[in-house]
Amino acid sequence: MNPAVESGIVVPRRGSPGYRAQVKVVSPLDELWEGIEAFDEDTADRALVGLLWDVPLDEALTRVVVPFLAQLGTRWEDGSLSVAHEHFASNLLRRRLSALAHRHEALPAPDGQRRPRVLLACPPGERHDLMLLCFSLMLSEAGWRTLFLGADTPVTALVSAARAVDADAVVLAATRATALTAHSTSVARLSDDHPVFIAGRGADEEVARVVGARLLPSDLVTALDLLSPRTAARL
Ligand code: B12
Repeated sequence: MNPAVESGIVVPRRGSPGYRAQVKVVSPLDELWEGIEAFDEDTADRALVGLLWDVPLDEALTRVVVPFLAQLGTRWEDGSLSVAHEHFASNLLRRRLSALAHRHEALPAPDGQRRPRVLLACPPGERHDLMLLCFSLMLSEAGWRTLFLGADTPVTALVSAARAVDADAVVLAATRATALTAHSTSVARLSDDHPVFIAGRGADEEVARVVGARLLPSDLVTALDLLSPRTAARL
């Protein structure tokens, strides 16, 4: 006889409604949201590691990070998460993405060969740099040497850094078109010496024309194809 029945404890059968009510199955994604809602860093971080580690980088970014950020925005808009939650989640993600960077760095180039150099930055006033950071990780894994300047980079600093490292490409990302067009003269001048790419919801063909840059597709994997080291030689 089943010892649980013998002892008088009624154990619901697996799959029955009673079983489902007693056994709460928590996926890492549920755990991540629960951790964020409760400002519980340990829980959220553990869940994030479970979702991002030991998964190919492009999958981790396109299947976890991008939908997560999109949902964070939706939940902030519908009021189910506060601005504090948004900051908490963004910072948690940034830390984990930075740690992930070291796991996905390409091997050093064989002797005598130079890895192409790419500089990534957001223009002045633009703080949304997480997608750019994701793209930087993918470029690094694909063989580029990345120089990530991140959010709110002054244009003069950007121009001098591009010159200092002799950048083979410069990627600028912004959520508002004006963050890019406000600096059209400087960006156009920069693009005389370095191929400049723009991305993010503030970038479109018209903005690209105005600032003399090329538009990257919004999908990270497709954008990466455009910037493979093979194509770098032809940029
Ligand atoms: C996280 C977040 C923040 C974080 C940023 C953290 C960080 N370091 O990145 C913090 C808390 C700092 C923040 C601040 C603000 N934010 Co905010 N934020 C967001 C949120 C939730 C996610 C942003 C994100 O990374 N999205 C990335 C993906 C998921 O979405 P996407 O932007 O549409 O990008 C797609 C493509 O364009 C492409 N893409 C984007 N970037 C890149 C880069 C490359 C290289 C490539 C190839 C592709 C690519 O990938 C995506 C998928 O296709 C969005 C909501 C949302 N749905 O996006 C709001 C959002 C971007 N924020 C918004 C606003 C208004 C603000 C604030 C002004 C709020 C305030 N009043 O303080 C401030 C200040 C911003 C500033 N000065 O820049 C608005 C922007 C509206 C607009 N277009 O102007 C949004 C859309 C929210 C909303 N619905 O109103 N924010």
